[in-house]
Amino acid sequence: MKQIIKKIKTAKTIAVFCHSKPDPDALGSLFSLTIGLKSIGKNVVAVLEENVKKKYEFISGEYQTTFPENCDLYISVDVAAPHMLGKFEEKFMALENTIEIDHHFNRTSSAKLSYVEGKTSSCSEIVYRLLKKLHVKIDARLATIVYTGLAGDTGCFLHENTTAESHVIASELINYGAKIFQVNRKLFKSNTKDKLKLINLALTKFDYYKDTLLVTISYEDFKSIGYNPEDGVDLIDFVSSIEGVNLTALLTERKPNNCSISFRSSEKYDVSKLAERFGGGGHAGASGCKDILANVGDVKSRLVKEIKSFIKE
Ligand SMILES: [Mn+2]
Repeated sequence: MKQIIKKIKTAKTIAVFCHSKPDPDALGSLFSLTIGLKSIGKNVVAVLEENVKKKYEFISGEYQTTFPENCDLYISVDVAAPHMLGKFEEKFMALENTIEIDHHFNRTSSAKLSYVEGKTSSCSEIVYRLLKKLHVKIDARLATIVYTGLAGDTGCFLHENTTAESHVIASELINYGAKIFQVNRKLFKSNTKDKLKLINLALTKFDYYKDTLLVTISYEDFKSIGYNPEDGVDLIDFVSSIEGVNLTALLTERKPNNCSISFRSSEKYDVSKLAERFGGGGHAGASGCKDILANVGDVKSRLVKEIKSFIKE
């Protein structure tokens, strides 16, 4: 971390990037770092591929959607592989003055200097410690942004990546005035009418194989309820909460003949191995794969076969 602090201290103009289709941790890391560095006199710009989604606007600071040229330093946060930089990949990769700050365990570097903590629950947590080392004053707004990232990646402190340290930091953030009630309500307690329609549909698409559950939603299914799968399909936590089920797979056809699968498991199975069979990856308890270019029926038959052989192993 010392090297990174040195680079930040000597840079006057800094650009910060996060991964495309940003989640709360990506946005939390991005905006806490940019707002924090601005407060100590740096000329900083946050860079995003697209505008921040409405539901995350509450933690958004200023940002731009074009690549800023001629900065002294370029930093990526929560980016585990070059392709995750999206449309900025090529330009970012071509630069020499790049740093990455990340917490993913399995990753491919995309910067010249890396600071990675594979065991830390969220990237926002790392950024928070970095800001403290840079003597940034943490106010209520900054604390709320960091907390959002922390709560997001730990699933409100429910996932296995939650550590004593994440609780200690959460406690500090609360003391700084983080609005945890509002954040948790926004992240975990708010459902749209569309989501309800989707849950209703998913409930009719269950198949069980021993202690595993498969939920399949085809493109036609999405269309039948007027749901645009491009808006995101965050159903996996809902369908993977069933007692007696040790492995859950959610198969969705987001575009015609383009499928994604999300896996969740209890300690019994390492679903990263299963995801690898479909060209994906992830963690033992949570993994996934996307862009499986085949008809949903074909993918489902293959998936059923793979699940059956996987649970026998
Ligand atoms: Mn993250």
